[in-house]
Amino acid sequence: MDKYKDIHSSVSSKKENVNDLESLESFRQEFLGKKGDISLAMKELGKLEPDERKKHAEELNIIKDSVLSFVKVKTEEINNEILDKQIKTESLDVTLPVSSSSGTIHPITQVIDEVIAIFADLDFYVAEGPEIETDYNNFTALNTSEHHPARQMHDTFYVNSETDGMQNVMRTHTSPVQIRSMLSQEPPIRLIAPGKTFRCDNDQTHTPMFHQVEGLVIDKESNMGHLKGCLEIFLKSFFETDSLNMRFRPSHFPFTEPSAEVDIGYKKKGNQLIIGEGSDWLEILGCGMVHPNVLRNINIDPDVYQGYAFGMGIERIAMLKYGISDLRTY
Ligand code: 2U9
Repeated sequence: MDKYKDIHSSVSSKKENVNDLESLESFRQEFLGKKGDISLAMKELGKLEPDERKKHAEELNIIKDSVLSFVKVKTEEINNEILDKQIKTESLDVTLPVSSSSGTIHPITQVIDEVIAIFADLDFYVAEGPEIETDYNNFTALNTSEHHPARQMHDTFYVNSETDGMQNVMRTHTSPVQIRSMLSQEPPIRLIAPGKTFRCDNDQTHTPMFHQVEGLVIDKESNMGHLKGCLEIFLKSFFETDSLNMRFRPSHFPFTEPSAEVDIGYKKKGNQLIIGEGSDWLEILGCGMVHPNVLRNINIDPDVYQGYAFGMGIERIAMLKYGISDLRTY
């Protein structure tokens, strides 16, 4: 290695000065760069006789390999040091309290709370139930027999399990909560059931999970007049207006008879919807008198008891009240 003694000792001494990625790159360039000592010596090999060339090439390659392996080991060492330092200085303490300016109540939660507060003033209590329900509670008990078209219309998510021999589904509405309540409690009943519901639907205006609030009143005298009065008080209070035009359009649901869809009057002002004014109509909810078959299914005598029910989509009323065009951004 006599011929390359200078290069060899220069490599050994300059290794000592390498302490970061920048000085490591300078070191590499100094020996292996285009004009580096080793690269230039390699070029010179061509001028030598074959025997000499072989001998010197072997010597030079030993030095070159030692430079390459140093660069490799040192790169890893420096990168590990950088990472260690980052882990120590950039660590996140997840136990720290959040800053008070971040975090707000989600509009859906806010609207559910508002709806509960309004109905609480009208003497309704909140009932809850499981999101995975039996096919019986979700459909059959609600006068929706096995081949009823509403089963297809609801685009049900079927769950790969059974309860007491009954197929399980993700509930397609909160109505099974009312079935459970009626089975566990004697009338009079006056409840609302807010919660998550699921349908196999996903496009610009539908999501597979959405929220509903349904209401149910069962006693001996409630009629369509009471239903209308109750909904009018609720809608005026929710949309914070004293003047609200409402219209009831005949409709059909398997669990109510007669059934109606309710529209409210509105007008457009620029991009804004003004609810309570104007001559255009917006569909807002569905309702009706509980079908006698539903009462029979849960052993309530329809000749003694009757009642009304209603249901609405929380996302829809939240978007209308707060002018939200896409809830997915929240
Ligand atoms: C029982 C008896 C009757 C609940 C009702 C509606 C009408 C209705 C839809 C509104 C928009 C659901 O979110 S939506 O797609 N709901 O129109 N729901 S009556 O009737 C019941 C419920 C339970 C025992």
